[in-house]
Amino acid sequence: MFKRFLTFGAALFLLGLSGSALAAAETVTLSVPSMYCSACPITVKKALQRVDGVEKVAITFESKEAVVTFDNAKTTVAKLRDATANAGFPSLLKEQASRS
Ligand SMILES: [Cu+2]
Repeated sequence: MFKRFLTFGAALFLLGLSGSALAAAETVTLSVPSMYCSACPITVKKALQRVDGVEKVAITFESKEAVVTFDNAKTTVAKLRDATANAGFPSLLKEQASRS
């Protein structure tokens, strides 16, 4: 009985592993040079949050940067850049950081 439980647990664990291998959270830093006042980040943040697969958006107005965490099975950096450009704020990929 206990052994059976262990096998079941191992199967679940493996399923979990393969799932996370398919969809990885990825964090990138986008440079958004055209944010010129403190209201701009709100527009940029909303545009990024509307993209399917985006999990977290943190914008720093002072450095004109947007740090975006997204599911790379659902979206791409190109789509993120499209989203900010469509909102009137073209962005550049600054840093492609950790896959967590
Ligand atoms: Cu502004």
